[in-house]
Amino acid sequence: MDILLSIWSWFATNILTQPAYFIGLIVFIGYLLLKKPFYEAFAGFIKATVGYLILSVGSGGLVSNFRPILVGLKDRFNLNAMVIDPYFGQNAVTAGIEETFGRTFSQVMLLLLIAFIFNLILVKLNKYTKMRAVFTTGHVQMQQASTAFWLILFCFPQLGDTQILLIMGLILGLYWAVGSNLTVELTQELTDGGGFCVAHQQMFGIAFSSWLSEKMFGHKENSKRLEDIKLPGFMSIFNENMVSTAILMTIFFGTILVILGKDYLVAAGFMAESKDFTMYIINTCLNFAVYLAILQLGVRTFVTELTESFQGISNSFLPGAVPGIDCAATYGFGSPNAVTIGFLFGALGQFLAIGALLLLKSPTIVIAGFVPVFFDNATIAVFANNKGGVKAAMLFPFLSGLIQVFGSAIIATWVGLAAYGGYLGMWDWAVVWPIFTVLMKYLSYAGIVVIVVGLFAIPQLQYRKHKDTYFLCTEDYEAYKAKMAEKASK
Ligand code: ASC
Repeated sequence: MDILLSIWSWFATNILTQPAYFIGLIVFIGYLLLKKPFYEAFAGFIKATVGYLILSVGSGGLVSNFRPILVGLKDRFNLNAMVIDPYFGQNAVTAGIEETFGRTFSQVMLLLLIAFIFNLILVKLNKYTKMRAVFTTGHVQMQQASTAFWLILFCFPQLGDTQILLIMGLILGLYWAVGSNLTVELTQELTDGGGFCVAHQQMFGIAFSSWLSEKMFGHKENSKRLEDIKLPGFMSIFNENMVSTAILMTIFFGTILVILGKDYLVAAGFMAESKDFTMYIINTCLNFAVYLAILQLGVRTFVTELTESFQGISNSFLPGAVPGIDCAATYGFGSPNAVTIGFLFGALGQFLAIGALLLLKSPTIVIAGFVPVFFDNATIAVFANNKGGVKAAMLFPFLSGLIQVFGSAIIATWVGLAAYGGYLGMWDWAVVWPIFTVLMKYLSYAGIVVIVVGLFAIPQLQYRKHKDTYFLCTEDYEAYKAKMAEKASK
């Protein structure tokens, strides 16, 4: 038993929570199942892993360069504020769990095992469950597990570790399977049959915004998509993604850097005293476009491998299934400008909401965290643009920005996480999980039943609406497209 546990622990630490290697392994096994020669499977493993690592260099570079700038606002103005960001959220849980609940969360790996197996079983039984997605984004699962641990303990402080673990395994596992399943059609349409869906922290946000985008703007003649807009004259430089990102981010982060001021930046160790301030600003801001380009290169490198090789897995083990992967993988599709637009409108929403908290003298003041403001809102814009065009790509990230701040401020104050300086802050964790928490706190065990039944019902409802195309969408995308075109022409 001990040996099994240590093997599992090694696998969980080094593979399951490291999406690059996990996706690489899936590709490797997938190709072997497709009866490709070993060397081709091995080459596939390398391309997928290296591609995913490139994506991580891009997203990690964005996070490590731009998060401190936003957090700097808090220090610069001595605000006693909570940062909404997955990493700050995880730190807050670690810092407060012992003091607040007298516990430590040492069983994360076990939880991941339970939830992952549960996810596989749910998909394996998709004839009944109608769930088609396997969640593979391990680093995000860890962050979610720690926040969920806190929320569930807050509702059931009397329960022992094993019971809490079982409740978490059940609710988190379902949330992963149901949430990523919600993005299947949307991602297939965006990527023209890319063969994956989103497994991240805004899956309900994507589904909700896409649904409203289509309802509000989808069928209007004038709902142009971002990629259809060709700006004239000097504005035409904005048609090119790299140029527009560089200019807009320089205006946005440049303003913040100027507000922070050279003295602060030097004192906080951001820049050397001897450096020229203007060149420092330009260089820092241009790096945004650099990391975004790296990220997109990573997506291009691994997505084709994944699409092809997963056929092997779905043919042999999991018919009708697709892998759920990082939201950043969608930035290689649709309009690249949607990413920038989503970020800016999301930031506008967040800043307005923060202003409102300050004006209302809220007991909890929030600082915009880079991960929600960029990765949530860019993703929402990419999907909203695909369904409803430019207006949707502006409106839904803006609303999301408001929701992220207000939702996080309320839940984190209520459950006591705000006092430890951080909350996860992503869309689903500012909306969906607060609803779960209210249900569990006020209805107790009946609340758990309501959540579980509700989650199980979602894929059933999706299936009922589109019985004829539901599995076709993942099994044969070309046939799905033909069928959808036929329906549309009727
Ligand atoms: C997150 C998180 C990250 C980013 C990354 C986006 O939620 O923890 O590091 O988003 O996954 O690519």
